[in-house]
Amino acid sequence: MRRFFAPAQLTHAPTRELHNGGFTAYAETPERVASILAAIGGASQPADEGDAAIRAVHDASYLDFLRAAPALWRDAGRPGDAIPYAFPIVRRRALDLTRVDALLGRHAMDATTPITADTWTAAYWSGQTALAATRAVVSGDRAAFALCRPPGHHAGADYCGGYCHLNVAAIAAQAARDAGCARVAILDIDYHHGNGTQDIFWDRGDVFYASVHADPATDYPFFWGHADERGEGAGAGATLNLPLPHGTRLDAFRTAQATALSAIAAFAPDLLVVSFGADTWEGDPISHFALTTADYRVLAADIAACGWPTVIVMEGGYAIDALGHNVASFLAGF
Ligand code: Q9C
Ligand code: ZN
Repeated sequence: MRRFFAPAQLTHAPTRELHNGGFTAYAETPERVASILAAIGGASQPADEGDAAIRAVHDASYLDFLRAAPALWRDAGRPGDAIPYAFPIVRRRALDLTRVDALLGRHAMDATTPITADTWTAAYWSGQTALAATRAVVSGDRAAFALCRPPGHHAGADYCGGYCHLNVAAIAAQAARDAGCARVAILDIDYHHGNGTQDIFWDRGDVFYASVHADPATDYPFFWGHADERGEGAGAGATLNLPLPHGTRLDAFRTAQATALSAIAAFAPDLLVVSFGADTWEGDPISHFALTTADYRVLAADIAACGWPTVIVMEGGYAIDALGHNVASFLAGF
């Protein structure tokens, strides 16, 4: 299986995040990549195909904001990384706002996703990495792995959040659609619900979204990922959420994943995108499931057995030393 990664993805390195009422070290570090590359034996540089496929998913005003935010923040005299603090939770509408704090709040769903001077470049290349893997699979590869970082599934069409800036799974799925795949499914098995991916495809019937994740009644992102969220309009029934409790082990996770795969099989996709997070591992520092390194091999084999051309994109996973082994186990199982 071909693997893709661009060194420019390493440049995004926020210093700290708001966590439980104080600042802690940022969990989504460049060291995550080093752990994965060491375990999987390297990756190929993706081509630079420009931003058309990114613009096919994200609003132009949001992309302009991601590029402009660091200078606006600096010009406002602020130290460190740009972080929002006020959010338009009601009467969300187009306003001609220019203050950096207004723009940050308008384009974020939480205060835990800083924007640095290098964020745009790193996120852009994370998108190129997802696109390179998609091009490989659309061209006939059975599967490909995109070592995306920053991750993507919490980012919506016009907002960042949850360590995510560009939704790499959505970019891959949309690129596959535009390359001629009539029906695309996304299986999200990160510990957290992929609210951004769900939002992007909420009212579309051509991209099926299924997610196995920690119950949002107890876990981030709280406001998305409940079992009654099934999509709307043309997308009615094309979203499937399977929340699970703290302490979930392989048997329950595998059963839920099988439910998701059955629903995807009924949808009959031409291509599958897997949003793979290893923050379901038993020792993850911010999560509460109990999968083992060997379990990833089983889960990946179950997905591979379905036979769909598959693009695997990296999402979360924060136990640095184990992360590479967990990703290698998943890829070996596939
Ligand atoms: N303060 C991904 O795994 N914070 N994002 C959770 C801790 C945000 C995780 C609560 C977690 C986002 C891609
Ligand atoms: Zn996660």
